[in-house]
Amino acid sequence: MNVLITGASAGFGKALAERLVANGHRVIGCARRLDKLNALADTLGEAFLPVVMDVSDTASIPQIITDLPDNFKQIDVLVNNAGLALGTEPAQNASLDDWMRMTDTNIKGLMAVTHAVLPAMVARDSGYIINVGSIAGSWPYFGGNVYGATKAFVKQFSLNLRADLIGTQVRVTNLEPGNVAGTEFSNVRYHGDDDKAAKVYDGFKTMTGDDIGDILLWLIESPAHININRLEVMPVAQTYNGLTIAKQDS
Ligand code: NDP
Ligand code: 8X3
Repeated sequence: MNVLITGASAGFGKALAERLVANGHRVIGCARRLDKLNALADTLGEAFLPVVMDVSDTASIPQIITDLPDNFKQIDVLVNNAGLALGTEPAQNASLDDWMRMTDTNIKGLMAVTHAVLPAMVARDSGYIINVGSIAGSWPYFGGNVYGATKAFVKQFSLNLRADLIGTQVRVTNLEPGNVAGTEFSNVRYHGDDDKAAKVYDGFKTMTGDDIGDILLWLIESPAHININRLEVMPVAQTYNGLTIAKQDS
């Protein structure tokens, strides 16, 4: 299969690319950092095509898809994985610029790539779109404000795609991971403060990007007559904490 992964230069996307190529698939690996993609291509060989793509530059996406070389032109699977969280401040202290960047990447970027790829899947009557959402799209938490809202969009967009694709063989899944260490996610979220990022994962056994790569590979290789609509995964150590009340001092 040909699999286009956005955000293939690090984290989940890189872990998935490695697994796909090992299993005989071909990968169109998209991200902004060409040096990271080229390093991966050196390891994975001709089955990995590095493509510079900034998903937030939505106007550029259709041409990038049109320009893919012939042997990579048919996209059997699209993994909309590129995304980011910026900041953990409560809304009243958050940066509007961070909010806009998350919206441009996690929502508008995902829409633009989907819009460019989906018509050919429908015309072929086969294909699979996997959107990487988050538990943050379902469960509110302190400082999650716009990040969680972007992932709520991703969840509902995925479910609405399922509705629109009635009668076709095109599948859609929203993968909703919880806490995952070992990717650049928290380093980006804390604006490069690596000590703060590392502390997020202190003191418990969490999931890794490799775990998510395994789950994504399993989804991609699942039988074509089954649609996994949503898949929420957490480390055992992470769970729900109910609602909160701010009590007055007595
Ligand atoms: P990483 O930060 O390790 O990887 C993010 C990837 O997205 C990188 O390859 C980055 O590449 C790419 N990316 C970011 N912005 C853009 C852009 N504008 N255009 C193209 N590519 C972009 O994060 P993870 O692997 O951990 O996260 C991947 C996805 O999973 C994200 O959508 C995230 O929200 C979600 N997620 C992560 C969780 C976690 O705890 N790690 C939990 C739940 C969901 P480059 O910088 O080269 O462009
Ligand atoms: C990120 C999930 O729990 O790290 O999408 O905020 S969490």
